[in-house]
Amino acid sequence: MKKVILFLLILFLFSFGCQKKEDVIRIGIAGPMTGDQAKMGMDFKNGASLAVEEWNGKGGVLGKKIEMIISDDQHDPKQAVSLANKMVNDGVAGVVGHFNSSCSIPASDVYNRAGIPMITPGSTNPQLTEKGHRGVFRVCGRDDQQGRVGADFVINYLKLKNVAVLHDKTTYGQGLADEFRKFLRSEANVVFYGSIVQGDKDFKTVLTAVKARNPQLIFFGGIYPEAGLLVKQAKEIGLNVNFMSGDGTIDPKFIEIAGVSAAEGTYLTFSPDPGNIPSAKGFIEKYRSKYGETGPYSIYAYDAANILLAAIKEAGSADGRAITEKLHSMEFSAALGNIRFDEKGDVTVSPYVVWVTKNGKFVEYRKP
Ligand code: ABU
Repeated sequence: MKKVILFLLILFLFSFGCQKKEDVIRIGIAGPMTGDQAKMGMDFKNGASLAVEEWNGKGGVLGKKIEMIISDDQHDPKQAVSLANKMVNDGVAGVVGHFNSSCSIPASDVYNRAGIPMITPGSTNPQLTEKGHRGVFRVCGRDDQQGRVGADFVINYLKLKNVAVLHDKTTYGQGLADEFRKFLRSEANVVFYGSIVQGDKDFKTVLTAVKARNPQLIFFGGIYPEAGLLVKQAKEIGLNVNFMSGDGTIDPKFIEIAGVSAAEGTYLTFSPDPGNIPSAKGFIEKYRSKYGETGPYSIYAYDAANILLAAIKEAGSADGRAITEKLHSMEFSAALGNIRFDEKGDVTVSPYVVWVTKNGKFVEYRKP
């Protein structure tokens, strides 16, 4: 008798578990939620959470509540792949993530095999959408676009001739540095090309070698923790030259690490200020009242989540392949403006501009 009761209890719990699984639509939110790049991961989490709360406030999607599976990849590619497999097993309908191209690219193979779409808010390495995975999308631009904008600015506006190029050996950092170098063409000389190791804290040896080559500007492909230290330590060794980096550096943490004075005048490539986009106003107000100041990629995560949920709604199903086709065919009215994806999964419009740090803030660069 006891065995029968136990069997019935297990059966009940099992069927309750299955039932519960079908009662919600799950989406994955992936990025570095802890560690030195956690600021970007938390911006993703907060931006996507705001979108999900809005949808759930209106009843969810397909008549079901939306549940987020927050996955902390710690910007480690192995961890990203392991979490991608876990999210697939947990039955996510799609993923908003990852942040680092070095995580998004291997994780995209997992999602592709499972037929689940991913939309990255911030992975900019071109390879991600060059692999031919039908379900891979990004709402941000690409490093071949921002590398060109950075190089054009150095050549045509700053009119510099001697440049040092550093990167952090990551897919993103080295990729962006190489795009920048490629677009300098023969208009400027790369007097130093080298790398640092992500996570290191003392860059004075490499900066001393850079200084010996007498560059007029250092371009760095990498993320804000190392960029902040590079700028700070360059000043400490008397290397007072222009510094330029990309979208991985444009976070207030960069200025905090470098210090306001050392960070002053740093050039960065990123998309235009959402503060000037009328459709972004509502998002910025809501985000500020709930989480404080927006980060560079908060709005991208918000839009990526909204786009994924709109595609699920339009597909009328949580089937990944049906959602993917909707992502390819729809135009989305997003906080950043109207968004469409091309055949590769890149946004059809992606304008990069140059920003500069001024009095401890980032401002879009305006030619005087
Ligand atoms: N795009 C900024 C850094 C994230 C990445 O692409 O690796």
